[in-house]
Amino acid sequence: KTPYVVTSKSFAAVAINCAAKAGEWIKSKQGTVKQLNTKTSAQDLVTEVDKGAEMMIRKLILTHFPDHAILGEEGVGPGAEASAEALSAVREEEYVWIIDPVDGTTNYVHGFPFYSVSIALAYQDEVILGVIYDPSRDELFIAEKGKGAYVHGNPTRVSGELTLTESLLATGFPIDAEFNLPQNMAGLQALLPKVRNLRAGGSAALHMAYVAAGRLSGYWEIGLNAWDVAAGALLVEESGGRVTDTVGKPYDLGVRNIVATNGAFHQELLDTLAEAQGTGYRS
Ligand code: 2AM
Ligand code: CA
Ligand code: CA
Ligand code: CA
Repeated sequence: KTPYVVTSKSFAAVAINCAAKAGEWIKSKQGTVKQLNTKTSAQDLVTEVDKGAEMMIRKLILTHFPDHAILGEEGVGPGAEASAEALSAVREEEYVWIIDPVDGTTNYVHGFPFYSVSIALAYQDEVILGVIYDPSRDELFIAEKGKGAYVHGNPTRVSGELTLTESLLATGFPIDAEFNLPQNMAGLQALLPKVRNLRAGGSAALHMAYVAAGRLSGYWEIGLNAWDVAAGALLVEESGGRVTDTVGKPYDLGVRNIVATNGAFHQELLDTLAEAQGTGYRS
């Protein structure tokens, strides 16, 4: 691998600018959504705000880096197959920006203040920058590969719980046409009795940021896409945590079933999910 040339500071500056501008705009539009469209199912929502925010971010990125590739949720057709194709089309590119303009659209539509803008930059298929912005709390999380992670300038650190029993976990249920209810129920049933408690906030990116900041001990969710977790994965890793898929494979852009923890009880969580196999759970 050759080292990248443009200083990462300018990448970070552009990413922060994009997330802050888009986030402010999204927040200003809250409660005004006129047209609610559906994608893969009646529960899979998209609004003009999702599309507008993605356009805004794309334009800003291309102004600064016209030859970079962009993978944005709203530029991809519905369904797992289209997602996989869109990802493989850009994985060979040197620089790829990975955008989720509104992570937590259902929350956004309902006025539940837990949604975010997620922007990651991959260099030679590896995430080197991640920014997650929460407009409701004006919190900006940023991580740069090898340089740590921060929330508004303060270093983030994963939590200290040593066991699953002490952990506050989060999960989520991305409901689309391929939604696997038995798999989700089996995972829940296996983990719920073993943890301190469980949350399902509805934004994968913010859950990851909260693991990085030590506000959650861990998080798992199946059926996600690169734009949901790319920025968050770097945040967790740069905060001392561990990120794999549900069978323990280290994180890469193709991981759809994500497990992110403080590291201490990661294996315990994976083992519990593995035990749930056969009760409907598949990895
Ligand atoms: P979104 O709001 O950007 O769509 C919640 O469980 C997480 O799953 C959120 O990050 C959400 O991202 C994502 N999600 C929600 N519905 C989904 C669907 N139908 N397909 C894939 N991901 C979805
Ligand atoms: Ca969506
Ligand atoms: Ca998302
Ligand atoms: Ca989204």
